[in-house]
Amino acid sequence: MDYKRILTVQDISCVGQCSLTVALPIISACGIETAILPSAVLSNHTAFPDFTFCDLTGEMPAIIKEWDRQNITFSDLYTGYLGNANQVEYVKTIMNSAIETGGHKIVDPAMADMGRLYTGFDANYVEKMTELCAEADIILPNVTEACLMTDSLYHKELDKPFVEELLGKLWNRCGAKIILTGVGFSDNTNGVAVFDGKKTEYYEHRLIGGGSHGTGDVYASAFVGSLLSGKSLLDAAKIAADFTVLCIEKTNQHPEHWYGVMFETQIDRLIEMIK
Ligand code: PXL
Repeated sequence: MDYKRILTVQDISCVGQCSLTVALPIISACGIETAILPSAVLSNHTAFPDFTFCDLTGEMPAIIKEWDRQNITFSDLYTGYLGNANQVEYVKTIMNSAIETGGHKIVDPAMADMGRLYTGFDANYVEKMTELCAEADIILPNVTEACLMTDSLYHKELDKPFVEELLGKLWNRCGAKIILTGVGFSDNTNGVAVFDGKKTEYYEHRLIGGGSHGTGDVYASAFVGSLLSGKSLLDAAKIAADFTVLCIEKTNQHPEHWYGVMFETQIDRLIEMIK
């Protein structure tokens, strides 16, 4: 294939600005054909007081078989929120059968934030997601997810020795390059730590208050779009951080908009940064 066609595996939350309703517009706007494999369909994401949940695990083997039959392959893979731990095996199958040699295998272990697992996930899910991260070449955990995957005690206040120990443990378990999000060292900063297997680089920016639902998905999608547009690991991590800040600023103009990040009007800014 002389062009990129990424496959992204995540849920469809019909309402809530997360997962596929974020990844599809953002990555497509970066000029990259984006194919999807929905892991589940929810009425809205799980941070709402209630939700419907249709697990699509049962469809996965037939879809994978059909792609195989028609020789449908993908240049790269980006996975996020999965419907349940059993889907990890199907994603591993896809990694081996449908992703072209040399393509990126990017895993966002979207399962927790602010020190807590999302509703519906348990220790088995953490274990399976950690196994999936070991098959990836780039992972994008937040600090909570990194702590869960390495049996480390979650810390809200961070310092470099703690972050670098966490990165070292994650590298030992997964052997993937790491974009660790939510790394700020003062009350008014946030940022990312980028570990390429040898060195750690930091990118800090001002912390914007407000809700955090869906920021991980906006960040990961902008990162993927930038990386596949040819940016380096560090530059893609920085662009995604700057874009996410713009989106949160926009969202904060609407205090009643608590459930997601208003990224739509900022996409042109992302494209400018990538150019
Ligand atoms: O953005 C993370 C996410 C994705 N998908 C679903 C969620 C969440 C976070 O709560 O509930 C269904």
